[in-house]
Amino acid sequence: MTYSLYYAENSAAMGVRVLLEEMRQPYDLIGTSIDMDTPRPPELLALNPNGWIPVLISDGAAIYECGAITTWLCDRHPDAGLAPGVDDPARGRFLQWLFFFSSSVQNAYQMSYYSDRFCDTAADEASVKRRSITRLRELWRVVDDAIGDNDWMLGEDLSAADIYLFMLTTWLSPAHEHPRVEEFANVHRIASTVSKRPSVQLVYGTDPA
Ligand SMILES: N[C@@H](CCC(=O)N[C@@H](CS)C(=O)NCC(=O)O)C(=O)O
Repeated sequence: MTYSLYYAENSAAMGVRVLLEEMRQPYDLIGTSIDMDTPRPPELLALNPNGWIPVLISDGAAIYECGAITTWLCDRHPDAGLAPGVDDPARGRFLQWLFFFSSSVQNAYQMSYYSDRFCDTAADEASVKRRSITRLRELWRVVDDAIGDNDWMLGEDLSAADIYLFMLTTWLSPAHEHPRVEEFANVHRIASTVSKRPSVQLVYGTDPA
């Protein structure tokens, strides 16, 4: 079976592509854009009315939301060892981080990159942007403290949560006055280690961490 993934560079679809590489699953990429000035193709909007990617086509059915796609793929390909199984005590924390990343951290990035969607008037955009920077700093601090001295998000074992973390760090941008990843030593440590994996090198091309 071949997966299809709606895809653009610098988008959240890159993390899903890394997972597919790690799982050694065949996939096709369907190119699209996350540029605010480029209309989303109607076929994408029919699958995800939000116009966001990633959207994964699996067995002919479309799934959107990074957390859902990650869980779906990890459950279907347990041999890749990227998630604790349903009876594993670490499963709860795995899901916790996926949901936290998707609902809180990604939302703060949305506030930063798409500030106009979070206010009524252009005059308020700068305030939203400033708040997003504070929010990103607060959220990454929570993640950094939770990692502590652990090797990985879940402790001793790499999981898809670490790949998700890596992807999120690549969006920290000096141009947007975001905090630098180095401000969060534990996050930086995990992101740097993940960045050296062959799957990440292939998808990201270089060593961005
Ligand atoms: N909650 C969604 C967010 C996805 C998301 O923000 N995707 C961005 C790319 S990183 C996107 O498609 N942006 C285009 C847009 O918002 O118009 C998820 O977890 O998949």
